[in-house]
Amino acid sequence: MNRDQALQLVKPQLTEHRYLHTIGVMETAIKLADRYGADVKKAELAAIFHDYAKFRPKDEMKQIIVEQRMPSILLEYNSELWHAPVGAFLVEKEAGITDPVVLDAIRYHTSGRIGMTLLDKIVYLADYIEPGRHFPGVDQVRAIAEEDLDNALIQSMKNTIQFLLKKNQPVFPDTFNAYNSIVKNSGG
Ligand code: DGI
Ligand code: FE
Ligand code: FE
Repeated sequence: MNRDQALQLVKPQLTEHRYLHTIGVMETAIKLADRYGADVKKAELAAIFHDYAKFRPKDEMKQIIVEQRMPSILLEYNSELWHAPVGAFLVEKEAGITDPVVLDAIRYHTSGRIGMTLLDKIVYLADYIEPGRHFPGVDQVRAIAEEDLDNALIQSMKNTIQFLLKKNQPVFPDTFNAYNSIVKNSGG
């Protein structure tokens, strides 16, 4: 599937704002893939589809999580987490994407996971630093991303966890596990 075909499938699923975010993630993921030696076409495809399920009704997402036997712990946490695994499922079913590496990058783009692949990391980070993002600390992560992928990821995960703690929100286990895993495995 080429870029225009993918974008045509995604556009009707999203608001204008979220579509522009998706274009930003796509452009950023391509740059990161180029910089860090990932498959540029896979990065492009995963980025285009990463928020495919963002606007599905909660009830529909919940039903998919149950019927597809996804980890039921998801239902105990913020429903904002659901669009990632549900998106991976729907992108396979409705858009015919079958590459497991691409589907995993979509599945883990919100939480991260233990042992993230290069593509997982690129989509997670591109989602965080795309040019349309304007939150505290994002410029620092953008600067680190020019130099070191893992350090940029660690900083973005720290920011996300701190943000959740400040709001007294629970932190999903994969989010903590992703942070621990990458801190333990990166050289710095
Ligand atoms: O879909 P996007 O807005 O582009 O970004 P995203 O997929 O990273 O989703 C961000 C949302 O997910 C944001 O509202 C915070 C929430 N989130 C991310 N990790 C966790 C989380 N919420 C909880 N409760 N726990 C987490 O670990
Ligand atoms: Fe998302
Ligand atoms: Fe996103």
